[in-house]
Amino acid sequence: MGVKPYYGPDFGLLLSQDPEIAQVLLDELDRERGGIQLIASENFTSPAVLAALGSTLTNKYAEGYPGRRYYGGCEVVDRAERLAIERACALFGAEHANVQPHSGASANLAAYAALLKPGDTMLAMALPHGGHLTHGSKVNFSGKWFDVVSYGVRRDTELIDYDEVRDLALRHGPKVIVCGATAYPRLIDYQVFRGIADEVGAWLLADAAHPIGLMAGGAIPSAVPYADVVTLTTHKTLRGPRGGAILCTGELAGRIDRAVFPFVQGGPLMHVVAAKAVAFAEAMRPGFAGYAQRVIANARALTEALTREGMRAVSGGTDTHLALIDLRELGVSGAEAERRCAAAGITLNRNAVPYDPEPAAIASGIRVGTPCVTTQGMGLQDLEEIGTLVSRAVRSPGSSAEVRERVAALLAIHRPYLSEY
Ligand code: DSN
Repeated sequence: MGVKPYYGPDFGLLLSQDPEIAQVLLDELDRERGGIQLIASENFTSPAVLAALGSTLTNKYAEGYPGRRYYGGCEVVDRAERLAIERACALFGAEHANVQPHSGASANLAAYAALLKPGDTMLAMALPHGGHLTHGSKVNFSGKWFDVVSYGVRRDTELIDYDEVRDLALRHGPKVIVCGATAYPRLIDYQVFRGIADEVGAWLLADAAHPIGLMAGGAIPSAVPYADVVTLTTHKTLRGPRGGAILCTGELAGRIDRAVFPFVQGGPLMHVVAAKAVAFAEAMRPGFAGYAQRVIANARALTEALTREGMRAVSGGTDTHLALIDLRELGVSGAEAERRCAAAGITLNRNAVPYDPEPAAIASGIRVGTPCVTTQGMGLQDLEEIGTLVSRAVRSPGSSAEVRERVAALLAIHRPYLSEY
């Protein structure tokens, strides 16, 4: 009778029914494709992940866990969640996975809820030294509800001071030690953290939101064998949908699951859970290991190019997907550098550097990362050129039109959503 079955997103329909929002989608696609995206926590997820996100699974309430729901009609979405759990466990060699956290912050909230009570002591990396809001910042629940002791990086090396971590752990006896960061370019020694946690009888929580895709691809050592709990996001280096997940030992499985639901969250976002399953499967394919290695090689090439241009890399370089650049010697603030790069078609974020005299809203540095540019197929030479372009944009705002031309030339060769996933 001419009724068409509905299988998924139909952009033409959106365009006819809500042209204003359709235009937002088009403009954002143009923005993502029309500049160089160097935000270290972003990526271009695959069309398959986007298809799962834009599906009717968004309609389903599924409070609870597969086979143990508080709603009828969950037998289909149960299959998506079981696949996501199985794939996450296989990908990371984890004993248990919870794939319901809506974000990395929600994953951390749930992990703390599983292990701590309000007023308990936790030891974590300070936000101004590269940690995360949820690692005990005073403006976040973690800083308000727990007694937080912070460690940082050494002034001379800008590396985590493991002696300081151990001293603080021995002095304060934290119940949880958090390792992991959002603006730390170096590898974290999870084995050393495990030793310290064991010495003081603390749980070890690795917040691997940033490097989890590099771990999935085997490009850096995994936190999973060492930490009791690993929290992660699926949308950064892992290249999946926006969301979080938690991996843990079998011993903690029940506590983690009860902390996610019903303690912290209600109904899971089943379309996102399905999209996470898609992303975990993509990360298990052989090509993903090469991607993870290229992300790091590209970050090194970019950092070396910036260094040659006289821009100082915090800690002298990178082992991961990101670098932190200290602009103090150039006399340009992080906020101003972010603006100048934006004018030249390069998107990045201002970032505090260790011992930064400026407030976070201004900051003395910028953070650059290579997950996006690597997904769109850029290689070492491209990243070397991008280093030069970032330097020109930051130093001479008058050159933004010329930089934009070079950006456009690079993008003409490497268009996101045209390369293979
Ligand atoms: N906002 C994320 C980042 O950019 O690193 C962390 O939550």
